[in-house]
Amino acid sequence: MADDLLSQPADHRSGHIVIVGKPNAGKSTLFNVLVGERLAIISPKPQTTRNNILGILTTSRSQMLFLDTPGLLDPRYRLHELMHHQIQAGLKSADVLLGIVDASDFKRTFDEDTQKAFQKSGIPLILALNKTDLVTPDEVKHYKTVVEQSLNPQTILAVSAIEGTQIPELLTTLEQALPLGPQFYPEDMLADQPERFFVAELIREAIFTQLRQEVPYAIAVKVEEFRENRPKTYIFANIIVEKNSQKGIVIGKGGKMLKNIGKNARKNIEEFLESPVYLDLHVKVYENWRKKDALLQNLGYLASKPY
Ligand SMILES: Nc1nc2c(ncn2[C@@H]2O[C@H](COP(=O)(O)OP(=O)(O)OP(=O)(O)O)[C@@H](O)[C@H]2O)c(=O)[nH]1
Ligand SMILES: [Mg+2]
Repeated sequence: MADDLLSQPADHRSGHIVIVGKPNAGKSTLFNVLVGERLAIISPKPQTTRNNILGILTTSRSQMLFLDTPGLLDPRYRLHELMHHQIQAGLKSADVLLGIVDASDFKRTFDEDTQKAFQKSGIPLILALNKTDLVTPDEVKHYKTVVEQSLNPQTILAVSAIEGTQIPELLTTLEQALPLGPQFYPEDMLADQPERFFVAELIREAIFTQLRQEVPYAIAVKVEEFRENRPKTYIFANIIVEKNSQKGIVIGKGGKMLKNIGKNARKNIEEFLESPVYLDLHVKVYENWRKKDALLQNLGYLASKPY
């Protein structure tokens, strides 16, 4: 570590960049692209992300600590309140706020509440107008003007997380906005959550992708056992639902749905762990877990640290 510090140039920068925006604006997709690793799960459904996720990007010039957060929403459940607390906690240590607006859904993702959240506590604001691949250049120009006139951010960039448009420019802008200082974390560290967390998230992603309507929102995943056996890592995970009827949906006819969820999740987990995996999935009912603090804590949604 001492050697690392000595080798860092005097103009080395480091700090926290907190990504904030409405559900489905593309925060997690952009976070993964900026960090250069698939750490956050993504789905076409809003409210996919429930926890803050730290991703560390270390170069010879800087250490950028990106924080993906849940989408801004009006809390309807205790779970939503906790998601909201995560955003607030993340903002407390932010050096830069990276606001994300969806150009293909501008009105919803740049409403009054979002603007207020972006202006919060005077944190320097850099704004990414995302999904520009879905709109015309004229629309991009118009939305940029609207943002400039209403918020006057430090910088506004029109990007596409999916196509990689303006990502190098965004990285340079963010790096320059960070304070001078040494690294916070060792240079080979990418994240601070344990592997179990990412495994549970990848199972949740498979559920978000495969189950329709409201069921994914009533689901949590808990990894109960994680053993790095040879030749396969053994993982036992419970899929938690709120009611018996949901249990039936997750299992599906003759167990077909659960089998499919397992197949898709296993593929992504194997890629993430770079190891073959035996995934043992079970379904369990925790009645109304989204409203009960004890269960929310048990599932990792309460008292999880922002960084
Ligand atoms: N066309 C296009 N789609 C995008 C882009 N960025 C994200 N998406 C899609 O938008 C959807 C939502 O992306 P997420 O990254 O999960 O959005 P999020 O803001 O993290 O959503 P929450 O976690 O629910 O708040 C997914 O289907 C992505 O593939 C983009 O630049 N262009
Ligand atoms: Mg997300």
